[in-house]
Amino acid sequence: MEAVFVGRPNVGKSLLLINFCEYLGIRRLGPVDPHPKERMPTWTPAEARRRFVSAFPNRVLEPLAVAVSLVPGGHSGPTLVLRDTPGIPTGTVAEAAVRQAVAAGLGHLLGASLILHVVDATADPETDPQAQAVDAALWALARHLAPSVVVANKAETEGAVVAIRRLREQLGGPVLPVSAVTRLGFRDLKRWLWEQFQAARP
Ligand SMILES: Nc1nc2c(ncn2[C@@H]2O[C@H](COP(=O)(O)OP(=O)(O)OP(=O)(O)O)[C@@H](O)[C@H]2O)c(=O)[nH]1
Ligand SMILES: [Mg+2]
Repeated sequence: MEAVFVGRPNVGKSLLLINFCEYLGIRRLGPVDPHPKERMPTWTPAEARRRFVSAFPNRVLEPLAVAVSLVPGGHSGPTLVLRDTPGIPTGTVAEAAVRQAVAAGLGHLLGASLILHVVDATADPETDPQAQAVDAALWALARHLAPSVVVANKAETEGAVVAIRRLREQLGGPVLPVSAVTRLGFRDLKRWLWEQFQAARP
């Protein structure tokens, strides 16, 4: 099963995925194929943060995917793949490589068992109606594809409480406030994944 992290650029998908894996006790983040044809690189959480997190949008076009066990205290048992995707931009992107990477990310969204729609709780939707439109469309799609939750990241920042209340009203779906930086809400995120994982497992 795959839980796919989707959202607009710079909302914190990659930092959230890496820090959540670290919270789960994972020491090396790397390929999800247990028997890769060639030797694939793996990274410590600190190395992954340097490689995959950036204040500049769509810097990384081959995002991370990590197999995790949600079983309490265990690295055994059935695993769930947490998969990052490139941010979905507003407007046309000139670089073909970015367009292809975004398209590949949307492919993973279509095949997802669970969807984490990450949004930036600090962004004021009034100032960027295009971004708001992309988020609304993405949420409308996600909720019809697979069990989905809106993850309001950067929730440790000032003003996030008001933004999260507005999101709940607008989207009419579950909203989990989290902070990839302070790890606020990670327990709730783990619980949500565990419950959905249990419910959806064949
Ligand atoms: N204050 C705050 N900043 C955060 C948080 N999460 C991520 N950031 C910052 O937001 C910026 C973007 O983080 P990324 O994880 O690279 O964002 P992304 O959504 O993966 O971006 P793309 O890969 O471009 O789609 C970085 O400067 C992070 O340090 C958070 O919870 N709080
Ligand atoms: Mg990223």
